[in-house]
Amino acid sequence: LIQGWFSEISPMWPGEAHSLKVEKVLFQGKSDYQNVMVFQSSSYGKVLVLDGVIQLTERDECAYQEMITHLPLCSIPNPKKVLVIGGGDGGVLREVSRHSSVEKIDICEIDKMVVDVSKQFFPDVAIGFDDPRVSLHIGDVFYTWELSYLMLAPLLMVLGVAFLKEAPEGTYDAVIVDSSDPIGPAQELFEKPFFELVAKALRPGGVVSTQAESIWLHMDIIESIVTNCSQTFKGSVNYAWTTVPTYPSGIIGFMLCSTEGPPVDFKHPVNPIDEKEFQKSVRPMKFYNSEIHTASFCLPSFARRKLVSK
Ligand code: AAT
Repeated sequence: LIQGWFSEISPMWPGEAHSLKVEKVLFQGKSDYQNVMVFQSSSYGKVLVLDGVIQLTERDECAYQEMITHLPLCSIPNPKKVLVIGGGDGGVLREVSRHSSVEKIDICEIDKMVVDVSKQFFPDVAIGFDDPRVSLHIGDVFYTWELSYLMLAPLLMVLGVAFLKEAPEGTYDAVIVDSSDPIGPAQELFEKPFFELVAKALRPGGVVSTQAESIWLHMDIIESIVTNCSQTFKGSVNYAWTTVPTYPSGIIGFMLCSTEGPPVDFKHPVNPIDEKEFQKSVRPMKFYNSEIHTASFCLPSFARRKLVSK
């Protein structure tokens, strides 16, 4: 914080830093995994920051949460079982809950402090946790699975057991990876072993959507995600993007992939949301619609050259 402004400084976007004017710092804490801060900004409402990086603001969270959720869920008929990884603020859960076909929503978030802080300061986002279909699992999704697979010490497995029991192979229709940037606890969520576990958890023809950074800033990271995903997901592999003014460079992308099985054409959504079926307590959608769904897969030429032929 420099003279009442928050500047988002990180080696992931050297030489630039977006700033927001701070009205009041509302929370500052340190969890086992990261520094957690909430402040009231003068132009974007309340802001959630982890390790100095903006995770969401009240004003533009709709663009990210609606797109990362509805791009996968509107691309397949009748999604029933959904797994969310990360997303401890509850916003993706809120969006998943708009789908009446969904019967079960598991979420595995590493950091309980994110959940608690969101419930306290972002009730319109954390409302996602109120849906009775949601089961919350606190823990690191990767080590949870990996340690259990390797049958390591039962003590280490305690956290993961409940989650694994409910997560047998090949059952999820969709996995949504709402993860922070690959510096810090989310690093493993960008690596190949993780994608392989996701593919195992999905049913044939199941879909995954992951936070996949910015074409202006992270072409190298995106290329490596595309390579990993192409080797792992034998259905289709696509990059989509949207605008989020408070994320670095003002945009963010997603990888949309499907496993081998019934083919998924992500660019032509087959499962539009029926607005009439919304729970009354959740506000209407602000950003997503079927036109923007299809448009989000159009890439600027410089990005298309690097990403599409892979
Ligand atoms: N929906 C808000 C946007 C986010 S939140 C990312 C979440 O991922 C955080 O709650 C963080 O605690 C959680 N997380 C990080 N690592 C792991 C892990 N290994 N397992 C489970 N959850 C994890 C993303 C913002 C993107 C910012 C772009 N610059």
